[in-house]
Amino acid sequence: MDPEPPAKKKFKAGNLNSFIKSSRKTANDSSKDESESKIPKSLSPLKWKKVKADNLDLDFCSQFYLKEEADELIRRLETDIEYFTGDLAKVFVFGKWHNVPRKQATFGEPGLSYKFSGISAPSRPWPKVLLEIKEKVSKACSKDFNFVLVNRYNDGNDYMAEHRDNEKELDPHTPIASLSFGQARDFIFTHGSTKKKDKSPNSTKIPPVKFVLNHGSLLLMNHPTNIYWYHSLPRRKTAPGVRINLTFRKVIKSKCS
Ligand SMILES: O=C(O)CCC(=O)C(=O)O
Repeated sequence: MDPEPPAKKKFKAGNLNSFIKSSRKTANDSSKDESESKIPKSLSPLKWKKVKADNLDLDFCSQFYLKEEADELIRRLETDIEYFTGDLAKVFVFGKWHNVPRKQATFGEPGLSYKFSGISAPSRPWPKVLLEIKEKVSKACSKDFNFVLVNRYNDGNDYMAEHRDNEKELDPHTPIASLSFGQARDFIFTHGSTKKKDKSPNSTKIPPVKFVLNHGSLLLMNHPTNIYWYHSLPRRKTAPGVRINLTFRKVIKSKCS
């Protein structure tokens, strides 16, 4: 699948207001559609795109939130979310602890926890803004979510390395619902078989699947995507604005330890 063209506007690193003003005519600009339709945009049905390939199963809605709603939500997220510090702001990879190359926070129903990258992330009480977003996402995909991981990328130097969300405590039959606000960033799926050392002519050549996750978009990663495919948000020097991503999940209480 071809990605949408990356946003070309330059924003001051870490400056949210400049992102919001400068992006008025980019990611979710819908003035053309608006003038053609008699239905107010806020009431028109969501447009979904299905993407399937070799055990990859995704649903993408590029305008889950209208631009004005998404602008307001990212402002609220910037004031209301408190990110991890200390040991919870580190990851354990290749036998060493490293600082996470972004900021992270988790929230959810009491008594849950989610283990990833060597940490056990607690379910802190939901801030109101996240409950409101969760309700809209649950309604749109008819699924309940009880946990969210928030990732904040200050600019294009912050990133998320290749990984799968295949931890035992995640309910595989609830999609991982990934909402993006702020700077549009590339998001890449890579099939597990292409990571094998075997580079013989018979080895699998499943091409990567690339997205641009724009301001206000929602991506659903359905089962069995996370069994077979890795995903990453690479560094991008040409993407200087703030981005906040929320991944709503269903954690199975009896599998948290
Ligand atoms: O920020 C993103 O879009 C990546 C999030 C992600 O990969 C995850 O939460 O597992």
